[in-house]
Amino acid sequence: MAQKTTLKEFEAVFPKLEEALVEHAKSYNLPEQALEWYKRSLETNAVGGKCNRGMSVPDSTSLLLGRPLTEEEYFKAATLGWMTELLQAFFLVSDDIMDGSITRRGKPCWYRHEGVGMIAINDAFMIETAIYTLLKKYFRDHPRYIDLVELFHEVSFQTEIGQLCDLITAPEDAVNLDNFSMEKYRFIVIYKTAYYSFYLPVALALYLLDIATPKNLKQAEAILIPLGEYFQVQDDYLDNFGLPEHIGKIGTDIMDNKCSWLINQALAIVTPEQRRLLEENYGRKDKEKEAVVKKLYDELKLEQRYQAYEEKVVGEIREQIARIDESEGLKKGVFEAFLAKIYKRSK
Ligand code: DMA
Ligand code: MG
Ligand code: MG
Ligand code: MG
Repeated sequence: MAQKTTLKEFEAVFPKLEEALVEHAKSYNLPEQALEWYKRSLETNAVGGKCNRGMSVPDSTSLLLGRPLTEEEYFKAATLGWMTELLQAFFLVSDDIMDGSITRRGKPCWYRHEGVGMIAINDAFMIETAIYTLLKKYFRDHPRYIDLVELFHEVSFQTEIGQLCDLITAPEDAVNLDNFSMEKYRFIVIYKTAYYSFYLPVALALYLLDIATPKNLKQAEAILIPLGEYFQVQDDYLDNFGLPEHIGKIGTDIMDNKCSWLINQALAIVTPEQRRLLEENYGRKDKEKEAVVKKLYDELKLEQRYQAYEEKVVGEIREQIARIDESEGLKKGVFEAFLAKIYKRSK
């Protein structure tokens, strides 16, 4: 039987990794003040989240093996898990600057911390390179080392093209609702979210066990990308309908002119007058205009529309999981675990 990791167990691995990163920095005689800055950035940005992505690496590894992990196996799997958390931290620090966000995980965004500001850009880069420092230290002798390196590079690129499209589809002060479409939406969310959040952890587990094949990677991708798409629809829904106390962040999508799931759904059903209202109030850095859009979202019953979407898509994903051919090394439980973690989530 597989064994599920706890946040406590997973977080207990971090200090050792942080120590390795600090040692690496020390080898360049990095001044004490900079060393302390690096530590504070790592601790603030990589730790303190739900760690769903990170913990899914040891969980998937254990499910694929069908037994609990030994201490050494757990350490390796959790280390890969922490690399997904570092990748996420790198993206979140930069995403919050680009989206002009206020809070993250219930605290001010890193760039809004006293004395940080745009130094956060370099901090994001240093969080990214930490991944490769750890990969080299702990996986240099692994038979799939280069596959692991290439996977992180490719998934980073995929996330970056997603972020690029997310940002250029949401120009500031140039609202054009004709720019949005569900087709563009799907491209954005598949790349900006699904690859790094869902495909990456499972691909890491397959490489770690050295059982990854082009075939099982493709099979995993075919399920994990729709799961990731559903996850980002939830994120967009929660941006407006979620409680900041639950989600740890204040929604910005309406003011940021984002090609969000909600605006696309609204555009499909609005009357010409309602569309005019959106044209005049969407994508403006103005609380009152934002409130007009929020009110319209309520009138359009987008909450119910979302719930209907959720039931439909979860049904489809469940069917897809049921059809998985386990003879290629995959286990249905890996995908069921992801779905169970996000179904009807409120944070
Ligand atoms: C998330 O997009 C994508 C990445 C790569 C961080 P988002 O801006 O909707 O995320 P959040 O709502 O967490 O700011
Ligand atoms: Mg954001
Ligand atoms: Mg964003
Ligand atoms: Mg969001």
